[in-house]
Amino acid sequence: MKQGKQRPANTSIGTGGETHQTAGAGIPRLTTQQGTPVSDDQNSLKVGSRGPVTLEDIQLREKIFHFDHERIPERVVHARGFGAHGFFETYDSLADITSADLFQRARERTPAFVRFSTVAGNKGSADLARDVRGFAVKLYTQQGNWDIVGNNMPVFFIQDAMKFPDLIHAAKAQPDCDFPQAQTAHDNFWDFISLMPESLHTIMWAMSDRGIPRSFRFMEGFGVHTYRLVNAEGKSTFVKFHWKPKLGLQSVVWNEAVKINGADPDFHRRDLWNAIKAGNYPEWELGMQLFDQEFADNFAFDVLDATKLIPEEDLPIRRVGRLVLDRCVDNFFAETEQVAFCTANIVPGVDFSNDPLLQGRNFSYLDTQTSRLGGPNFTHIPINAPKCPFHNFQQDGHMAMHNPSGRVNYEPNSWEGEGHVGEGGPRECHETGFQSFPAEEQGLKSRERSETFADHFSQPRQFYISQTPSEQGHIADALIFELSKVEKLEIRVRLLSHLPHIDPELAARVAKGLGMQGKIVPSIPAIKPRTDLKPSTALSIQRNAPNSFAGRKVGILVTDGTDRAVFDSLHTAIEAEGATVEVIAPVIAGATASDGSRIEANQKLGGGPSVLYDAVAILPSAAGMQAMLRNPAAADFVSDAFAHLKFIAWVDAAMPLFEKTGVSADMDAGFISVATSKGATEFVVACRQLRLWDREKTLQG
Ligand code: HDE
Repeated sequence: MKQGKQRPANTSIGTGGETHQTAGAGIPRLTTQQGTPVSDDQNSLKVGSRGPVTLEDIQLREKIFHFDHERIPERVVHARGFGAHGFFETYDSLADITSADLFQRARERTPAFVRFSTVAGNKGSADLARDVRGFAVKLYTQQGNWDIVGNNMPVFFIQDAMKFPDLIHAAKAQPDCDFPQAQTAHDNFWDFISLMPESLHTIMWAMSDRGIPRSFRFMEGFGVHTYRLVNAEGKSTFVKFHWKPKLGLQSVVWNEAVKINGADPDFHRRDLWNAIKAGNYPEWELGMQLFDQEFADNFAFDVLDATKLIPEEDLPIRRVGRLVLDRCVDNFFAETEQVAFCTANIVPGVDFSNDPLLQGRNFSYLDTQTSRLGGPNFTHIPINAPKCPFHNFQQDGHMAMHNPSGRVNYEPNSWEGEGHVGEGGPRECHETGFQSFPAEEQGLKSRERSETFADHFSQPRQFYISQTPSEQGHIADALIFELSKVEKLEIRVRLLSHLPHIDPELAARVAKGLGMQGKIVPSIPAIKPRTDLKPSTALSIQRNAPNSFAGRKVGILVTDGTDRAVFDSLHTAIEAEGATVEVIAPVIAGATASDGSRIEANQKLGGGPSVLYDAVAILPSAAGMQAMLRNPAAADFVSDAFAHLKFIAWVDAAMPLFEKTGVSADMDAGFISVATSKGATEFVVACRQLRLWDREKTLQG
């Protein structure tokens, strides 16, 4: 039989005449999974160049077989996520409070991996869904892995793990039609919520701006449950964990979120990736609210109830260390997808409370990894393996990578020797091993909800009255938006019936927004809501603005003829503040500035709408403006920036666009002329407010 024609190295393989590289000095050989070198990765093995493909083509079969199995089940919740590596650094020793190894020595650094996520959407859903965000931290301590699997809200929808599958079923897509995707604005969700008033506190958080964060970097994180810290003497202190972002809090507005989802569904992951790649490492401080049994006994609510928080004003937060994310993953699947968090991963010096939600989670996370990662050996995957020595007699199973060596795989045994490779294998350590806190427990075995969990309205009310009027307006608008998507009238009515217990004005406003005035018949609360809880400033984003524009991004719109000096002074002022710039031009090839120099573009007009930026600058030339006026994307750029309360830097040539858009540069303090370098500084200083909240009043007429 005639030998098939072999393709010589470095020849053209496509129709475009591209040069194809082959293995050689410095370029590794392509091999099969078995290590056999591959000579041709372009063509399957055929009988003649136009004949049938042979079953003997082991290379093709291996490649396709492996591809067929690339997907693993996505997480049943928190499917869409994004992770990064970093470290945690302890400020001072906390030995008086906990024996946890990572807190013993000041300035001790512990490697960390963090995965942020949305909850309801599938793996491919958009980043700006209104949703709770996951904030899961894995700390690779010298005494084992400790996972703080938290959220960006300090409370949860339900009080008992028994209701979790129901909550998630109701929130995710309907089982018959498989939509809506990554939305809570639908009947099933609000049906469940309206029947479960315990969820209303978290609903208030989710409907607030916390549900649409601007960046993972600008979010708080919370451990939610009460945990225990235990010191070397065995003394227990209760603790609630907080992560405080160094760059401060920031969210987007709803109309912006909706548009970001179209313009860049990867907005949050791209933001984190770019910040870390640019060396702008995001940082959070770990805060602890520490309290004893006496505080717990006197606190207005049960500290085991995950629908309640402890206001910072009642119990200050002690900042004990910092978390820095300084390395992107090398491979998304290997690290972010395969990372397996588990609330049960704790270390000596940390322990659980009896929060029934936490107790349920301790079962769930271990269990879910088995179906997601395919067996009991997911701890052997590098991202999940401890970075301290670990030895035990667990063996075999799918994909076992660290089977114990030697003859002994049981304990007790009478074989001599020490350590993993010693004949006797590892031994327990009574002194330093994990010991559960010997809490005294008693009670009748029963399925009942503690009466101390019965107040469902006082803290939602406290949250609401702690917000600025603008933030309260956002909560009302979000409720109106979501409930307007609910088709069944009874569900809307039922949900409305709870709102007067949170705030009568909120109830009236939402009813009006739905056109359902006079339809509210207040529900009957299990116990009378309290109205004496004081507002907590810490619960508002706007009241805790960072007064800095660092870490934010400005979109500068340029055309041919843009004044180079104006562009440069603005660029310099923005970067001096620690913010970044993206240039938007009519074409991606960029623009030729007034002095003939090139201005490189990051986005083409239309591909980089203003929703992607924290503030914008409109710096066209007069001629460039004339051409741009014909492009509807230019008008959208301005009108959205205005509607989303952004600061807008401008030069005179921008006027015709303002006119076309129906705005004018003297409308409010958000328009800042940057024709002079003084203007550039003024603009950046103004941007420290992040948004011109006052403009909302103009917009609302
Ligand atoms: Fe989760 N949750 N959860 N959860 N959760 C999961 O574990 C579960 C809860 C949280 O980036 C799952 O590995 C139950 C509260 C985060 O990989 C699963 C209950 C909080 C992540 C699971 C809760 C969270 C998860 C799905 C009620 C905030 C993503 C995939 C008893 C304190 C972790 C997985 C990551 C993931 C169960 C409630 C946070 C099924 C049963 C409360 C951040 O095990």
